[in-house]
Amino acid sequence: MRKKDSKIIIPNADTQDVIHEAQRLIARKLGSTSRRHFLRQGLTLGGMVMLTGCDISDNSSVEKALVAISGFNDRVQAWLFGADRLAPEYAESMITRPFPFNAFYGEEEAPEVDAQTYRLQIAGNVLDKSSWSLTQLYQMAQVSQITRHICVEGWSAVGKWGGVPFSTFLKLVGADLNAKYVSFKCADDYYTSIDMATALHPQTLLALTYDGQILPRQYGFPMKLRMPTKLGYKNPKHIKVIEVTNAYPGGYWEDQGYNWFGGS
Ligand SMILES: Nc1nc2c(c(=O)[nH]1)N[C@H]1C(S)=C(S)[C@@H](COP(=O)(O)O)O[C@H]1N2
Ligand SMILES: [Mo]
Repeated sequence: MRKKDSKIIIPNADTQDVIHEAQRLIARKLGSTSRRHFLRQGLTLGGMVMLTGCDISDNSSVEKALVAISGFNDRVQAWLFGADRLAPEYAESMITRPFPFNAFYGEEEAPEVDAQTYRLQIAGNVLDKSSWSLTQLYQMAQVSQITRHICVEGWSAVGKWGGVPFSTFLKLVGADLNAKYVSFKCADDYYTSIDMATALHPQTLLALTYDGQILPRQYGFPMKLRMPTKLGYKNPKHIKVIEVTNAYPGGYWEDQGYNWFGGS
């Protein structure tokens, strides 16, 4: 019999961790008899093939199998996250007009932040905690990108955001790049937090403009964090405070059961 030419996946320490986590997650979903049997058997890569119906002979199907098993498990997502893997970018002609609004309140209730008195506050494991005026932020070198925003409520839209690459900003203020989290507090009392790997991702933007204009009030004036690698609720609008920390900060929706990693 001719052997199929397939890449052999050798489980490393990380893979074993993910497998154990997946095993615990699945065990919780099984009845007691099958749970005992299942835990005795353990979960091998071969077992995953059976459970998920995925042929795990290449890395992309291994990823699918792992995600299928553990759903939106944070550790799996962090492990699968490609620090340099880029989200798709689009042509100007594909921008969704008008761009949808979303928040935990109606559009007319979006906060009104005063441009003159606004100061971005920096906290936590950062060398320079000076606050920033909008004028100072607008003076920094800006880039822009056209990406897709995906909301868990079942819609997605393509938009164009401009601003400062967040990694540039974090390095400039002397943030501890080995810290675990970056957290955001917003003018409407929304809050969320992200992993450092995503904070440093090349497409993560401290966004000051939308479609070439100063960021409109309902889309997050004066500033939002735009990450095409994360779901909508992970993209905070109206940011007031940025904190670098090792203490898990949670988030408005995350604390109500939404998955914390929230990759898209
Ligand atoms: N400050 C703040 N940021 C927020 C939210 C919010 O309610 N307040 N909602 C989140 C959700 S669920 C989505 S889908 C997007 C919507 O952004 P948009 O209005 O630019 O489409 O903002 C995210 N960031
Ligand atoms: Mo959302």
